[in-house]
Amino acid sequence: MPQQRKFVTQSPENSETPLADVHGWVTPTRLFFVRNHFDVPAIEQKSWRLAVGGRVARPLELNWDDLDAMPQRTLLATLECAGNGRSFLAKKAAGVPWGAGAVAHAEWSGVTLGSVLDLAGIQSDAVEIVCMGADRGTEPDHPEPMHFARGLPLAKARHRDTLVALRMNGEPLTPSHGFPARLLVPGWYGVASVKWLTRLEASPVPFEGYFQTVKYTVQRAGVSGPETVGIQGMAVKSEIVRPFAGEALGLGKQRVFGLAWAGEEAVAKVELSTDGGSTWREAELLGPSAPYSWIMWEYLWDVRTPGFSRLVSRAISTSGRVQPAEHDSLLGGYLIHFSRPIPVRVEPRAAADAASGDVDVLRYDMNAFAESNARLPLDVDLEYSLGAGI
Ligand SMILES: Nc1nc2c(c(=O)[nH]1)N[C@H]1C(S)=C(S)[C@@H](COP(=O)(O)O)O[C@H]1N2
Ligand SMILES: [Mo]
Repeated sequence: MPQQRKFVTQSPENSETPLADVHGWVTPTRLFFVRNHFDVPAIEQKSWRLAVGGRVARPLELNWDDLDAMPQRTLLATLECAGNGRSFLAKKAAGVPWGAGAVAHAEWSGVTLGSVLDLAGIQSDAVEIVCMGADRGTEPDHPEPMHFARGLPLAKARHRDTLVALRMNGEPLTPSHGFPARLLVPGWYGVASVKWLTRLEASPVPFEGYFQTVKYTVQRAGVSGPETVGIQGMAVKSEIVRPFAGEALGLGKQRVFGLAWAGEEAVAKVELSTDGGSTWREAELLGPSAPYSWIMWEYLWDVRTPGFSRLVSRAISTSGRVQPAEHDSLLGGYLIHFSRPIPVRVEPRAAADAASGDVDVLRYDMNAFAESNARLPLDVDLEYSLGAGI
């Protein structure tokens, strides 16, 4: 069967990256998860404009060629939906019932949002840039039609890695991923990366739109009880991709393969437990460890005893943030990043020893990717060192 996105809902499309088919560090665009609140808007590249207004010295309108003519910046970043993994919660939460695959890693290029804001001249009383998408529709608790819109604090908006992205994996954005231009806010949950961008508005007050204050918020313990805060940076998280839950394994060397990411930080370490979290071993990191990017990892498990095992992985970021064992109930249906045990059954039969990784496959994918993007300067080194010396 050809690899394809796994649909969770059809209309609008909400579909997952088929993680079990992930062989390379960079996710092909056709497999990159899609999270749409409304139908994909029909946009003509020729007539499309990005308006910049609000608290600015020079309100302006840019077309696609204007943006494409500006200096381009390219970077790799993992996007994860804040609701990824929701279906694994013990206590049901409202929202799209995502499995593990509302996450993927791509190369993004475009202009820095800061350079667009500089053209317009942001006034000193602005605190946020309200970013609006062309898509619109209703929600059950919001019967009035509204556009998808989000407020981005000025410091993150001005960061050199925050882009008005025109391309994904070296190609113009596809309609599903925000053609002709989208925001790319690396290290933050996907909701910040507004697709089908049509308007940027410098605002002197924090934005209070539906997708800012009703959805995509979590509770946090405050001095006088829980307080509601908006979702920003991505948490530290790992996933076991292979074996899958319930898989039957034989005796011998078995390869446990997974992914890990840590938002604005790089992943420093991934640990694996084969006994439900009692004892931990360090996994091997495969490939570059960089801020914003997920990393692949593997652990060669020497299986000697038949029976049931619970595999658990945990990631640790460069600043020492550790993936938690349990879901924090204050987070509700968002930021689901606890270590989810993967139960496997070991049968009393010998299995072929696994080799250390499909590293040749990874190297092949990466080289093909680098070649197809050779005209773009990459900000990270694509050399594989098999985890040694990184
Ligand atoms: N205009 C618009 N932008 C949007 C959304 C949307 O529904 N409309 N969904 C957001 C959410 S919640 C996520 S997780 C990411 C998903 O990006 P992708 O579909 O390219 O994977 O887009 C974000 N940007
Ligand atoms: Mo999302």
